[in-house]
Amino acid sequence: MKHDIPPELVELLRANPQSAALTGAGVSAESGIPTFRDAQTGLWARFDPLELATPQAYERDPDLVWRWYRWRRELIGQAEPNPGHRALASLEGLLDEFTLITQNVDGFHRAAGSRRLLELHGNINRTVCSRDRTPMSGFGEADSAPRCGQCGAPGRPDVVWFGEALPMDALQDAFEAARSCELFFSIGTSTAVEPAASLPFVALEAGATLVEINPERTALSDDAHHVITGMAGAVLPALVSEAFGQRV
Ligand code: BV8
Repeated sequence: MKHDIPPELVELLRANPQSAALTGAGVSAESGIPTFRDAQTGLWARFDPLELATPQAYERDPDLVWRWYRWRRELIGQAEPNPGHRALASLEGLLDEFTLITQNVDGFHRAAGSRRLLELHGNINRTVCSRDRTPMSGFGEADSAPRCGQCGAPGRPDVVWFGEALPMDALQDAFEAARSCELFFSIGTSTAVEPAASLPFVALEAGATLVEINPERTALSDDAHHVITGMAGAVLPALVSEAFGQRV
């Protein structure tokens, strides 16, 4: 399906603007990873991610939360980055200044080649001690959270739960990128989770051209200069191909 990439956007991209992009779970949907708003499948269908991705859930039942993350890591381990991830990695090489800010914890942007990457919500493939965040190697595919070798506390995924602070450096760099860019993409996110959801609005207020790529409308759609309705895995390669003649 051909995607109508606005000609003004193609022209703007060719002018090599300082750019940034915020991605959400929708960018990994075409890799087969359920988004937060999709109903979870199988055993996890009856759990609400907004409930499970919290320190309270982990306090209450660390092994249940551990098993949920093990299930998600297995999904990710059986999947791979899709053309949307690869197109964003290409953009990093085609533009002088392109900062990729992601809410996703699956590691697919790095796996696709993105290096100027800010992981606001951590990375599910890393395990840390729940007491002092000491990195722990391996996940222990067992049914219960592995224990920290230093202090015996249970391990946890190195992700940011609801109610937890985001990594300060990544967050500051993300707001700096949003404030200083001329072109900001919001891709595959429902723009519902703060403080990440504020980034597109900060870019808009700073005078950037705002582009949203999503099959559905979101809280951002009315404010975006361009809303490209479609799947990231199709729209992003079309964008890179139209603007730079490069296939991903
Ligand atoms: C904080 C890691 C302060 C874990 C995640 C009221 C009460 C309580 C709290 C709050 C409140 N109001 C605001 C808050 C704060 C809260 C928040 O925003 N809550 C929301 C629910 C209201 N935020 C926090 O708690 C943050 N921390 O504020 O701390 C603080 C400060 C100092 C000291 C202490 C504390 C922490 C937020 C981070 C939470 N962790 N993930 C894990 O993954 O397990 S968030 C998680 O959900 C994801 O990372 C992601 O960010 C979010 C889901 O959003 P999306 O990525 O947008 O995904 P979603 O499913 O929603 O949408 C998918 C979109 O893709 C859709 O639009 C769909 O149309 C589109 N799509 C589908 N297919 C495609 C597609 N698009 C393109 N192509 C496709 N093929």
